[in-house]
Amino acid sequence: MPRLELVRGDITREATDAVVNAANSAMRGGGGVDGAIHRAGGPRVLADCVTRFPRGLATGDAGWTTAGDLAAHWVIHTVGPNYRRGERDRGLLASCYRRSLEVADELGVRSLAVPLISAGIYGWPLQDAADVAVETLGGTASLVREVRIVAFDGAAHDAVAAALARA
Ligand code: AR6
Repeated sequence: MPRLELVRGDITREATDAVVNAANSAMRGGGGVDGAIHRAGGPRVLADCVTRFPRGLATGDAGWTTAGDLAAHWVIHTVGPNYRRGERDRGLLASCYRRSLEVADELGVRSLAVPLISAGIYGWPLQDAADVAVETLGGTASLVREVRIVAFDGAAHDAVAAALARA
């Protein structure tokens, strides 16, 4: 199982082998983490999305592209359920983390930075989003040694810290 670490900050600054993106099923960029990754990674990330995902990506699934100008080598894009639109299946949210670890294993990734999928624009309640992240990332067999859960603000940091304390 990966070792989990909690850090606060901007995921685009992480120098892990791969960073996970909270994408949407169109896979052509967006706001939040997705916007930040495409801005910092540059046009190669979008070009690779277009080539590798001509029909986009299903909710709960994950797939990789180059990381362009980021310090990381890969971006692993995953599509969280949109809680605001009534997609409230916890299993689908857990699948985002499980599939991201599977893709990381395919790439030989040993260190991974992940945001709280669905906890922003998609509106998943913060504590539950943190609980699903910690339960799934800490409970899934993987060759990834270190997972850095990146909390963007104090509230996210506290939610992940509480989830880790219970784990
Ligand atoms: N680094 C780390 N965490 C961040 C950053 C950052 N740079 N920016 C935001 N967060 P979100 P979602 C936090 O909205 O809810 C996009 O338009 C944020 O505070 O990025 O899965 C996509 O294209 C929150 O805790 O992703 C989709 O359409 C968490 O990251 C949609 O938004 C996730 O927030 C996906 O929405």
